[in-house]
Amino acid sequence: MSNIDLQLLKQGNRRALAKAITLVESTRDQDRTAAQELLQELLPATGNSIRVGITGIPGVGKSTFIEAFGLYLVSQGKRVAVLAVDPSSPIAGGSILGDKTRMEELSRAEGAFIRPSPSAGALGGVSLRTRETMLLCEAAGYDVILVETVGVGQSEYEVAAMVDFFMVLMLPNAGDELQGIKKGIMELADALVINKADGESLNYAKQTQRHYQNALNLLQHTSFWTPQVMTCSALKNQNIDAVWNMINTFQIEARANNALVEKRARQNIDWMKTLLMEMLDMKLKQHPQVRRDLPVLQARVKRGEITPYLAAKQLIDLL
Ligand SMILES: Nc1nc2c(ncn2[C@@H]2O[C@H](COP(=O)(O)OP(=O)(O)O)[C@@H](O)[C@H]2O)c(=O)[nH]1
Ligand SMILES: [Mg+2]
Repeated sequence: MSNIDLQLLKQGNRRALAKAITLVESTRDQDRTAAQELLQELLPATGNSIRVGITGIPGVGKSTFIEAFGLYLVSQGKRVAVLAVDPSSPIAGGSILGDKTRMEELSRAEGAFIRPSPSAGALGGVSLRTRETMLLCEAAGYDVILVETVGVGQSEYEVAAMVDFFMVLMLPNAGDELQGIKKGIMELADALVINKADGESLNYAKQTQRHYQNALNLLQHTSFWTPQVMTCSALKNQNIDAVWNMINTFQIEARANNALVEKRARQNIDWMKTLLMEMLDMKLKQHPQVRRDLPVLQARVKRGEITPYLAAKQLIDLL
């Protein structure tokens, strides 16, 4: 068992929370076991936040937005945790740490907690560690969890799969290609927020808003929520409150019609299946007999002596 004080953590003690996160991020076997015990124990105290994913290409203004948005929420009496999923970052690097200057005020705010991207670790990768950190923050009483990603590789999909509300920040005057929009991301977005809607860009922003509103109207929506297209200026602090009003409306409606519970349940089941497959893969790769037989069977498949099906079957039957 870990030496983390659950009572202190639940009271929102930062040191207890930071210690718990360090435990969750550790890849040592005994720490993994202790972390799971801790999370299992804290599970009833989780789930009370609204989980918001934020993505967008470098330079779109994610850090500036999170600083403005976070400070706004803190001024409304909310406690805000900012996490990052950035698979490209070296250990303890992360988009957030590099940008800490843009979140200087927020990082000093009493009601805010900022944590850079964890290193990939082994099983489950950055995604697992971020999900578990999110639960710890919820147990510590944070009302809003912001999960930022720069969208390298699969990270946008990973973030969309762990949050309640997924938001794409966009530029006021760029086509789809320049926005770096990956296939499928538009379908996942609960909101497109066109940032830098200030000064000379204001008109472009309005044009871009209409463009994406039309594009979104062509998509099929299966949930109660119709994705919104908004404009804001993180730098000038404009429309930041409107973004929160939108997310809060989503939250209230999603709770009222049970959509939030159902979405999270689906996400958890999917995640369990992903982990199961990863664990199976690991077990297979570590199995001594499989390791011996695999190259032999591969050679036989290559020479056409055995069907690929039978070779695979022989290996899986060893488990
Ligand atoms: N005009 C304007 N500039 C902005 C706005 N938000 C961010 N920027 C600027 O855009 C640049 C990139 O912002 P940053 O927050 O680092 O983007 P990130 O890479 O997505 O985190 C910085 O120079 C910001 O000052 C905005 O709303 N309006
Ligand atoms: Mg940034």
